[in-house]
Amino acid sequence: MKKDKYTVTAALPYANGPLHLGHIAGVYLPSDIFVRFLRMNHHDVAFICGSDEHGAAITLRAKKEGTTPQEIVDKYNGIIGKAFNDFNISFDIFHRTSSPIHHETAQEFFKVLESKDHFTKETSEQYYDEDYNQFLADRYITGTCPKCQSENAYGDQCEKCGSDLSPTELINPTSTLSGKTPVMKTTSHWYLPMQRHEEWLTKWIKEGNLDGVQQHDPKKWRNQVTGQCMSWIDNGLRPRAMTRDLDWGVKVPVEGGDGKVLYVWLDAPIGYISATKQWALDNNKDWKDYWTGDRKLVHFIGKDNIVFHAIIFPILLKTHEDLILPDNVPAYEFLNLEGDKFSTSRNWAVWLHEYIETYPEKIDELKYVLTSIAPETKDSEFTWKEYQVRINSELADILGNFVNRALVLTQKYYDGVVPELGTLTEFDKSVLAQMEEIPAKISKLVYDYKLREAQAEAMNLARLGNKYLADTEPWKLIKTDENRVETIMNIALQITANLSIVLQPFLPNTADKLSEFLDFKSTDWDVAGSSNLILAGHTTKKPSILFQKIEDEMVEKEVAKLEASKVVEANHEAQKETVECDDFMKMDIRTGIILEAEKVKKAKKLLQLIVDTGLDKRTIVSGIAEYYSPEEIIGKKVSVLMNLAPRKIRGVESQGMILMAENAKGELSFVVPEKEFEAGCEVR
Ligand code: B3M
Ligand code: ZN
Repeated sequence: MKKDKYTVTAALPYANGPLHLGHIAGVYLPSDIFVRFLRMNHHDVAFICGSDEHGAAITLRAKKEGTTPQEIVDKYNGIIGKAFNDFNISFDIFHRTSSPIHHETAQEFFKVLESKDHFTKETSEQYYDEDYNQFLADRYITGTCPKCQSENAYGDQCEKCGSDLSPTELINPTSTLSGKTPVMKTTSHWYLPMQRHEEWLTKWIKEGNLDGVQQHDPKKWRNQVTGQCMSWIDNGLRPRAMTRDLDWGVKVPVEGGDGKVLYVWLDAPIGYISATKQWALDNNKDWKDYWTGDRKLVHFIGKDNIVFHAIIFPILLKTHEDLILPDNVPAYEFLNLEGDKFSTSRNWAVWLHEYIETYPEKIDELKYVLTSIAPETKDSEFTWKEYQVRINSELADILGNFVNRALVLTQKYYDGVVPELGTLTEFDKSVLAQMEEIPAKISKLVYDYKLREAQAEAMNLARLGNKYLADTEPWKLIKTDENRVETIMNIALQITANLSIVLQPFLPNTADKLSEFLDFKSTDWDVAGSSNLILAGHTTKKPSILFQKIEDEMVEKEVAKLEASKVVEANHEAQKETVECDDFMKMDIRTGIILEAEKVKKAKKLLQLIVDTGLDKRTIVSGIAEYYSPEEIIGKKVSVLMNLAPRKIRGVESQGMILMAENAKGELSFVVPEKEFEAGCEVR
């Protein structure tokens, strides 16, 4: 088999939130499987990822959390990086686009394209938020989608129908900063005239042919990828702005670039290159070897990133002149969760870091399930019930059961020593022949990016082993035909040893455990299929249980946790806009004690109270009558907003407000200090 060179990238996650299972199933797990497989096949591979730390995704998150973009990216880069590590994703480097080497690389890239006239500079009127003194591009502006009428389309894209948009196309545009209708203002930007590239892109995407040279096999590109690209091209490519009027990002490095940064979708893919540079520096290699020549560049991404990786970045790479274009862009569809889309804002998600924290010993179990349901060609769905069924009836009952039988019986009959292979029956021969074919079947599927089927094929080896023992029943034969049992157990152990190889790309922790039990390890795919991986006389160790069964309780607990987030969503407003400390300090809140209470006539919700505030005794009208009776609240502690402008309610002047907490059912409760404090204590 020819040894190829690969540079494999996994989409750089935005450092604006933690990773959920949707991200893992559709990008990081498949790319990791692919790379582990390539390494075992002695290809020269670099596996590159990092966090995407620029763009509105970051700055808007910072605004929401009331902090700085730098703090946001530091926080989430940490959470994401740790989760990848704990989940045993084998990146060669997990880098950051906020790093100096990335800023330099992206600026250099921009300068090269600018100096070769691959950009045009255009002045236009763009939306501007006068309250924030900021131009509104991408996610800074929302409005109604002109294509599908969805109300929450962004300035760059409608997430509902997937259309690519520009802010001026939005109906009823609104600034996401101030919530107001923006005004128009003049600005200049560098544009990528994509229309210049239609011809070669079409040939390259459809036929794999670039400048007369066959570059890739178009049949290996997923339909969805070719389809989305061609529909973009067929609609006519247009100039696309490559710079933005923002201060968070990579500064535009040429004259006239003051106050402007590179468009995040220009800088982020260059992040693959800067990450490679850093990795090469750390490992005494030349980064250029990974981006030039006869190397295969493969981008694993989600379907919403297709055009950026298969049209825009290739234009940039080609116009740069010395860099390779992708050999394939395996894009994944979306994974749904228990009947609904994953949603960070609604907290409808299974967060990877939380899963790892709760079930640190069930890493491979999750990998197995996610690969089994991976959204390779269409959207798919994760449910905890299916998680349980697949683990119990496939991992535990087939793989776990087989391995356990093979090793336990070897302990029992031979003290762990591998017995001799005797005369083979026809059945033995056919089982060994099937075993021998499996690695090649897996290989073909992996090279075709069919990882879901590839894993199923690896599991077929466990199925084969399990059936072999069930059919030959060595536990019965041992009483009548000891010689025959030696052969059976030898074969069962060869199958186990083969499993420790073919499972490695998919379930690396499990494969390691098998290697430990067998005291045999090979990372060489070429030897897989062989029927004498471990020799007679070799000593194996006592196994432990590979997979614990998943109890109903765990499923119920996880489903309940998700359902709870639905209740929270239905009843709790999203966090309000950030306020300055000074604004909060204007409020005078103090503890008080209710001295008197009576119903307000003809108002079933209102009570009229006299409250001792430490400062005075004042009248307050409060809408709590449905939850508290006048009798029960005399003497109760409350918190009072003292300096709320007095107002007349049902003819009574109310001089302040009692603070109440409201739960999901709309019930009210006083908010009071948890210690025995007197009236008049300040709350702040
Ligand atoms: N940050 C977008 C995403 O997570 C993104 C990918 C960049 S890859 C260069 O959808
Ligand atoms: Zn739309």
